[in-house]
Amino acid sequence: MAQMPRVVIIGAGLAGITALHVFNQRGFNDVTVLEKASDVGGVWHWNRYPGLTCDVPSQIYQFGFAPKPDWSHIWADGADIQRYHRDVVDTLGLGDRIRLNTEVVAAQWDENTTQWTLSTAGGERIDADVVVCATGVLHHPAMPDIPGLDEFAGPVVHTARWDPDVDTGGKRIAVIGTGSTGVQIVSALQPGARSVAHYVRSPQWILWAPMTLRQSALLTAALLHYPAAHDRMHQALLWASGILADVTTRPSWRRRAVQAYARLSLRLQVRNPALRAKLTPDYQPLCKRQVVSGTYYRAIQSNNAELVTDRIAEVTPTGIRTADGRHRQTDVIVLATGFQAHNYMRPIQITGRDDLTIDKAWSGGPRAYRMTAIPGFPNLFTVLGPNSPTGSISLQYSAERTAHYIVRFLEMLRDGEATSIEVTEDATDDFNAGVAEAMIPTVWNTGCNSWYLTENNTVDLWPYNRKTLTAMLAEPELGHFLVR
Ligand code: NA7
Repeated sequence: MAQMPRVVIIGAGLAGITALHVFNQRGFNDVTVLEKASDVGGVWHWNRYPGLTCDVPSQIYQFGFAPKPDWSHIWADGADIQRYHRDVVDTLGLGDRIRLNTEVVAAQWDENTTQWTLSTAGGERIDADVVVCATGVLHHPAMPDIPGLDEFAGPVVHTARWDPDVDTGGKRIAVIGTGSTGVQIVSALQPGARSVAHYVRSPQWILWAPMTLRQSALLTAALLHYPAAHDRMHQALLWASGILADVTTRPSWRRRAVQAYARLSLRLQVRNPALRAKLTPDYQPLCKRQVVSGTYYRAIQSNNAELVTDRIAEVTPTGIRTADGRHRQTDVIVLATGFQAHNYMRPIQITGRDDLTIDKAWSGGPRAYRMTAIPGFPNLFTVLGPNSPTGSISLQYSAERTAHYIVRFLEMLRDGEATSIEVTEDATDDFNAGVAEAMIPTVWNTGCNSWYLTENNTVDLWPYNRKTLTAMLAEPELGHFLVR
């Protein structure tokens, strides 16, 4: 090729913004981001439900290349984080590389010209030498298959597509689902509702944390004044969170301590033994994505709140009937039922070499090499793809390391060392065999159902630590790739 590769990134969430910035910084100037939404931010654009808060402290949940010293809260709310993403795009001058309202529906590889042709929903065709899928993990809402749901007379709203026009004040609200989202929205809606019925199929362990704590003015002033200290603090927090992440990947006294804290959080906040029994999960703490809240147990014990653990039998036009026959009148149904977390770039129709489609390649579940390369799909990479550390290490850190790793391939294309680069089946098999083995001692493998599991019951997470992630993404092992 020996010329600047044309790169298309799909998605302008945190992964796409990271890839765009890193490619720019490393001298690649023919990079376009195609984003189907009307704004950047990904998950922080789509999710706007009441009470939305990131349960990772903001001083870690930020780009390493765009430090923000002045968060208002230790755990920022969704609107603040979305503003941050917009600010980063503006401050780094990335906006003119991002095309909003542009949905990619298909991408086709041509082996002869060694290029991709992307098709958009608007009927446009765009050629690219390299495609980077930064399409997110928690994007496609999972809609529950409950009889009668379509016939409900009032509003039914999924938290990930919140409708601000839905009036919840003074209403009888049903919230279905008790992941991080269900717990946050119950806490937020309960004070203004006539009643809240929280339908919980499997209770979650909920770690207590003071999630409404403000960042002190003194800390903000110090971090603003001493950027080097802020950077050191960020590094220290990343390091500390890596240690904490270890509790999930290896059994140790640290894991037992966090699990004991989860049990204590429940015991100290819920005194009624019957309610406590209903709120007690039948699996180990940390097995599912850990829920953190400082308000939920108080909310669910309020006079206008009810925990419903009986199975939902059906939705009627006026309410919800549970398996015990009881019917609860309901004005608004809130679906906090999570996401189809293993779609990744699908439903985009991606067709690689020899007409291999991504659906066929992934018929046994999503599978990639080191989170980023897929056999049969030359010059295509994912950022926060399969096995990304969505349950442990900083996503921003992982995305940045992955983007730098991809740059090595862009350099090979630019310098004429290759026209197409594709990871081998063998290298991908070896990587996945290693992942499967490393997954055995993780807490995710201790017997619970969660969005971490694929339809084949494999855990789609990163079972290693941050050091291993850094090492694996340091420099491509070219023996693992077919370089043409
Ligand atoms: P989650 O964590 O996937 O939680 C979804 C919840 O919805 C969970 O409690 C499910 O119960 C419940 N659910 C799903 N389908 C149904 C049906 N049909 N009936 C009753 N209950 C149902 O999604 P969240 O949005 O809360 O959080 C996703 C991530 O976002 C979170 O982990 C953080 O990383 C941020 P189940 O456990 O399957 O019995």
